[in-house]
This record gives sequence, structure tokens and C-alpha cells, in this order.
Amino acid sequence: MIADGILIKLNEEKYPNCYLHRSDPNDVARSEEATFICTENRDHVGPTNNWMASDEAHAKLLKLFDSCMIGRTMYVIPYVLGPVNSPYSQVGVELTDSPYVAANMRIMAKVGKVALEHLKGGGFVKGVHSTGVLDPSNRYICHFPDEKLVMSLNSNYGGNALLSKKCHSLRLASVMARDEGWLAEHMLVIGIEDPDGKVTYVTGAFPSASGKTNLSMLKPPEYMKGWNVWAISDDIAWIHLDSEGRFRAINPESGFFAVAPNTSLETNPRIMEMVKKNTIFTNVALSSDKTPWWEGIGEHPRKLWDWQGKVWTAGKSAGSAAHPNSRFTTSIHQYASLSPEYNNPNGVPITAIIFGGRRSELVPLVYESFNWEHGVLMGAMLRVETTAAAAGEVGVLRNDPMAMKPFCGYHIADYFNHWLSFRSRSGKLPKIFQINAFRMGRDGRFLWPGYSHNLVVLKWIVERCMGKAEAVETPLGYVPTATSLYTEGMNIPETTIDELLRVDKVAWMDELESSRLFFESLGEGFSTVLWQELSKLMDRLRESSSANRV
Ligand code: OXD
Ligand code: MN
Repeated sequence: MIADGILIKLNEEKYPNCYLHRSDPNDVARSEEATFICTENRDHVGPTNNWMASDEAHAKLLKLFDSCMIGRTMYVIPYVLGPVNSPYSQVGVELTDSPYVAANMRIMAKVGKVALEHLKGGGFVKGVHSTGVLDPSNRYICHFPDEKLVMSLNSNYGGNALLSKKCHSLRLASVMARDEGWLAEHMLVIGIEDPDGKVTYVTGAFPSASGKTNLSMLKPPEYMKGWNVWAISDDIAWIHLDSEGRFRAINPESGFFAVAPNTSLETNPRIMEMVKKNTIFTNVALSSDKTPWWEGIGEHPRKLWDWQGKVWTAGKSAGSAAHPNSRFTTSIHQYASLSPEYNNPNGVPITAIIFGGRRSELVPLVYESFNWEHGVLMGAMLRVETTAAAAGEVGVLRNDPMAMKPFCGYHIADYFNHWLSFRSRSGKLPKIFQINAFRMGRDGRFLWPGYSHNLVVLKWIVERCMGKAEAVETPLGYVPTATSLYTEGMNIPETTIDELLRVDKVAWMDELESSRLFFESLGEGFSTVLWQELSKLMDRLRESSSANRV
């Protein structure tokens, strides 16, 4: 790859066994417009997915794939997703003509003989990928849930081409999960250790590039001695019910393919330490000493090449030096605070589920749902600002229910019903929370410092689950009292905390109206339980005048 110009070797002393890859500029993010769910019947996929009839998709793709690998090397990548020996793990095989994809897959999944051993005569997901000619007008990422097949052409970008990730672990797995009674979710999984040594496991669904990796790899702030966060997953969770009806989560992946910009020794020293060896960087900038650079990492070096390899001068060159969606791919085993439970074949027991995303206004820093159905409504109503992880405009508000809009492989109304079905199947339902670390003040600055300080929010969530932390009952749900959130040593003015926790009832009525329109667009299959929850929330907002402390 170095000889062919696909990779640039980085400084061996400072970044041993690390490489830089520069993508074609038209291929730097997930291509949602080129992503299709292919079934016989359009109703299967609903209005939030692109649909193609499976016959038509087969015919189209077979033609486009014809001879596409001539003169290239084809890599055959058998992989296991999940801990070896876990009943929840799955096998897939990806064929690709991209050495870059093969090298990334080797980090992101357990590949090789281990997959054949796990197979034991069972089925596997089939993935066919070709770089093609990177023609965006003939780019297709097609999923065939009925055949457990993915075909991806004309993109080498991670989310489009590492077929174990979004294609298998989420789009196809979500269909299997519905049919078999489990959940395949766009969620981080972490263990939060308190000063008594008790670890509480939580999952968190946030849209792409909204802080999941940072939250899962958070280093506690100085003022939270005795606390720690153990990572199990930064992106995907497969959640099964155990024999006692408890939610148990595993991470199907073995590596991180995560956003680089804004990661620094200050914001996340644990990630900085992890990526210092055996890492593939994609579309970051390059310093003259052959070390990677991105916006937010610190001082500009004197000389820099941008993500396209052009000389870049601070204050003079247009755009950013690193692409906003530039990434690192690193093995999870290099992470110092990896949970000892990461490989537990039964997964970890989940006490709380968090929904979140970027909202510069409206959504309080944290609040708790009243019950499961209300929590499912909270997830279904998730409306967030778009990020650079998908091609298209950034910062536009869109409905992204459960952070699964781009990843749910079937009708989203049906998906909500699947979530609701856990009410009767589990006697140990996790509590559901929503968080928003991106609320801004009138001056356009973030009110909350985020990063390591997010542990203050996680602590409140853990303490709510233990029945310890105080809250105020608002129409929206349980919101912390300023004192229950306050953690000794935290240096944030009380007025800022008040603003972060404020529930703006008028603005919420507008939000509910846009949720109503979204739900209406989902057709007749949309749950009556969620309609009732929405109207209860409307009534609470209309009627409320004061809040009750609970
Ligand atoms: C990702 C994404 O890369 O969500 O994880 O786009
Ligand atoms: Mn993701």
C-alpha cells in the first residue's frame, strides 16, 4: 500500500506502525442517498429508508460488478462479531478488492480462522465490496435482509465499505433482532465505577459524530476521585434478554473507527494515548515531522499538509486542514480502560439507556423518563443537528429516532413497536434518560464544558438508578435539582446549571408539533401507545405551572 501510494507511513518513533490514508475527495463520509434496503415489498422499509426491489437491485449490481476486480487482488475476510464463544456472536465474510478496507477490517473485527471455527456449519452474512472506480453516480450500498447479503460498490469510506460495521452490525442485524426478539443499536456501552467500586453498566444512543467515542473513553476529571469509566463499545450494542429478563449488551466490534478532530490531551488524553501506535488515520492533516494533525489537537505546526495533501497555512488557506470527518482506526485492545467484561460471552447487565445528540437549544442537560413507554417516546422524538459523518449539509435539524435513522433496516414504526414489546417481556427494564451536552447560551457558546465533565451527568444517572439522587418532576420528565447534579470541585456557576436544566414549555410545544408531523408521516403502523404518550406529554406541558420535587 505504501508503494502504491494508498498509505503514507508516519513517524516511526512518535507513531510506531501508524499510517495515513487520503481518500478521494468525493468519498469522505457515509452516502445515505446511495444506501438502499432491498426487499420484495416496499412496505418493509418504510419512509425513512431508500428502497429498491431486490430483483432490480440484483440485476443492476451484478451488471455494475461485472469484471470490476479484473487485475486486482481479491481479499476474502471471514470475521466474527462479538466475543468468541458467545451465543450472541455472528460470522460474516466480506470479499473486497480494497487493501485499505482489508487492513481496516482486521482492526475492526476478529478475522481469519477464528471466524471459521465459530461458524461450525451455521450461517453467515455475505458481503461483497468493490472500490469500483469510486464513481459517486454509480455508488450503491445495498442490503438484502432476506438473503443476509450486502453489496457495496464505488466507495471505500468506512461506513460504506467496512461491511461488518453499519451494514451487518446494524442494518441487517436490526432485522434479525426484530425477528428474534433482541436489539441491534447505534449505542455505546460503558461501565461506570463509583468510589465504592460498584460498576453500573449503561448504553447510550447518539447520532454519528455526536460524542459517543468521547463519552465511552472519558477520563474522570480531577474532582471526581474514585470514579472511572470502563469502555465496552463506542458505537454499536447488541442487546439480548437473559433468562431473568435483564438486558445484556455485547459489542460486536473489536476496534474504533472514530472522528479525530477536537481530540486532544486536554479533551481526551486516553484516546490520544491509544492512537499513538498501530493506527490507520484517514483524512487528517500531516505535519512536517510526519505526525498526524487535526483541528483541536493543539498548536499549528509551522508546516502542514491538509487532508488532500496540499500545503496548508493557518489564517491563509481555506477550509480546515483535517477533514471534519477525518478518522482513526485502532484496535480496542490498545485502550487502557477497556472493561474486563468486554469479552464476557453473556454481555453486561444494562441498568440505564441514554438518548442524546446535538441540540444547541431546547433539550436540558439531562432528564429521566417517567416509564418505559415515555422513554421510548423520548427516543422516537430524537431530533438532532446533522454532522459531517454523512454527506450533506451539517447542522440541520432532522429526526433521528434512537440515533437509528440511517441504520434501521426496516420500517421505523415497526421498530418502535419492537422497542415497546420489551415492556411485557422484561421485568427488569432499564431506566431511560436523555442528555444534551451541546446547549448554547445567548453568546453562542456551549454552556456545558462536556468531555470529562460529562461524568457529572453520568453520576446523576447512576445515582437515580440507585434511588439516591433528587429530581424535579417537570412535564418533560424528571430533571435534576441543581444541588443533586452539583459535584464538589466542579467549577460551573449555579446560574449556568439552572439554564442548562431549564424546560422551555413554549419551545417544547413547537418541538412536539414537529414530532407529531414526523409520526404522522410514518403511516398507520405508528403505535397508538406512542400517540397516547405524545398527547399525555402535550397535556402535561399545557397544564403545568410549577414543578414538584421528588
Ligand atoms: C460511524 C457513523 O462511523 O455513525 O460510526 O457514521
Ligand atoms: Mn456510528
